[in-house]
Amino acid sequence: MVEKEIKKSIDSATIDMLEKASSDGVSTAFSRAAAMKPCPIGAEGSCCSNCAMGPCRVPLPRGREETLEDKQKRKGVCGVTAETIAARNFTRMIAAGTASHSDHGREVTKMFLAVAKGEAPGYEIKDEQKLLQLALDFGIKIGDRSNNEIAVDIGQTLSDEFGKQEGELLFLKRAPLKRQELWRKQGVTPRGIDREVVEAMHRTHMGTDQDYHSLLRHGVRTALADGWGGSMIATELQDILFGTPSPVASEINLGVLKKDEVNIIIHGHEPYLAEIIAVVAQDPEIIDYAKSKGAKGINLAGMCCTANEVLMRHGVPIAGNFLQQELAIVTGVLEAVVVDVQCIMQGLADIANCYHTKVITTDRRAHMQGATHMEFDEHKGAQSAKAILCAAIDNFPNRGTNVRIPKEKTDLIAGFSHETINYLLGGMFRASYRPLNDNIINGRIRGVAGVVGCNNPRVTHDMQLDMVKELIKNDVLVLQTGCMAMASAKAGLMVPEAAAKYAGAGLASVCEAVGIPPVLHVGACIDNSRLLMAATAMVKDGGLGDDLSDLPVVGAAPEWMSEKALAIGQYFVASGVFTVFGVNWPTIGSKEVTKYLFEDFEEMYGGTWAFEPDPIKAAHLMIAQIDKKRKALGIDKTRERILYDMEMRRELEAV
Ligand code: BF8
Repeated sequence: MVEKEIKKSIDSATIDMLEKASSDGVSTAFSRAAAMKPCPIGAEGSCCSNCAMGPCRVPLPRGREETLEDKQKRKGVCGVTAETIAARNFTRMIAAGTASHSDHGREVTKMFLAVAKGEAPGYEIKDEQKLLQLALDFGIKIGDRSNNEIAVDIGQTLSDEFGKQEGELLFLKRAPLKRQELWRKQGVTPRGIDREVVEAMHRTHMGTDQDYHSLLRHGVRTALADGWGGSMIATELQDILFGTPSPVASEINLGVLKKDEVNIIIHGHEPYLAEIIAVVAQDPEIIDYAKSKGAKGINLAGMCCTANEVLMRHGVPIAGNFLQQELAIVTGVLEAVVVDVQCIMQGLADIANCYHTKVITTDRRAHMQGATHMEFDEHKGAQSAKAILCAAIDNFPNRGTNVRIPKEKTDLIAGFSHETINYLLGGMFRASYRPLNDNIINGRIRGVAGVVGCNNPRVTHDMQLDMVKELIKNDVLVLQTGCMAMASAKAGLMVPEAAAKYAGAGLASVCEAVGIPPVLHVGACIDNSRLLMAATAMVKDGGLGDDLSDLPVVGAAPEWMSEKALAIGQYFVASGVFTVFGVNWPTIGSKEVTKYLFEDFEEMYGGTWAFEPDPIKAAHLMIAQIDKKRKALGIDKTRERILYDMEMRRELEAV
């Protein structure tokens, strides 16, 4: 059977650079994905490589239903069942995702303590209000103490969350009481962040936990330690250190690169270095140095989640999302790609060899063969930033003539933190989610969807756009993070004018009244914790039930690829949110495990997983779920009335 070739991307800048890569004879993630089909047994979660008696492969029979006999035969050398294998793999992926977000959280905490103790010159506490709020939440004395003294206590309290052995994570108290009780009843309340990750690795070791129910229960506990632990700590402390985001205008796509300037991309996830690079790049001395090398200036742009961080706080433009990282080098105008941690393709080093680009690794935990390592030292932040900028500038004269910058770049507004949404809706002096709740209750807004996650070359790049457009057309307000936020921004959905063009009449009327886009950029992937806070604020404001699972709120990761996405999805589900993933589903090799996640979890957590690779069909699963919640809340009738309102119909016809 000839497999249908998938369209590579819906983004014309990406297509343009793929054509250039092909004529330049360089390989990219797209061409490598086409050349190497995914292993079907691994993809369905039916391969166990957790000991040296294997790897054991226990695939589902192909082309026919599994029989009882098949099921009995589907065992590894130790007798492990296909169910245990699928659940173990799934839990390990969650543990890796949680570890990544949480190690980021730990690093921020270390940085925060260094700043508070005056050991990190160049950084300071920017959001005093948030600092004091956290002190109040934790019962830390404020009195006449300085911000730095208070910050030392907050930093220490949060640092202890990682190694805590007993008790409950502190931020869990932010969740609605009913949710906290449910977690206790299900035995999934996380104790310490590191403890849950270590226990996940232990349970999934050969011969430990061999019941998929308890393995997956621990997967839930581990994921909650991410969303309400490591990720939330990272978001909160970054906000205090670098400022809580507020709306900021910028541009996105490869067209932000400039022909006559030194182009530097900051890429990865942890923003400490990028924060200071954004400042030092404006130093007249550095700009003069760039001019001395023949450039007109320095052009800083971001990639992946480090991009989201510096976009939200400095308006630094974004060059692209995950699958565009190699393509930025293919333009031939990139002097340096400066990387920290996570989602950095090793292919960058190879591709940089074909052009003049320098790949500069900066984090002690993330080295790459073929790259230049210039380690960031937070105690000498400005010096680190200056040295890296100078290395990029020195590379400008090496630029060749094989250059092409795609013309595409799009305006966007970013910076919709949970606090900003609060202010925008309710005003500075009566900040509240009340207007959002009211508009959900009266049916103008049908519900809220968090559409998050990655790109994946196994599906069409940025195809999630169909999902997002379908949702807003049906009056669902969309909140986005990570690479999905970038896909919508590139397509022009993150400007206020998009409401009239793409949103249903109800959603458009609210967006126009408040002056917001119908699709809100909420931040980086760790900022999915902001979505938890926004949903909690909706519950606390009243009228939409008394638990997160009562809300007409749904989640999706239509192009996911990373283990972090799976951890996020699992903490959404365990927080009561229906969450649909695209691409593939990693437990499909076990019907029992998949049923447990897709059906039984609904009973247990009030939220469940789903898998649907078609973005439009997935959008309708989400809308159906929203309507189900509206019905349970008794607000389905208000929406029906809205639908038959004549004025609304006229508005719809005018669009
Ligand atoms: O953390 S969305 S590809 S960049 S994993 Fe990575 Fe996925 Fe992008 Fe940000 Ni999140």
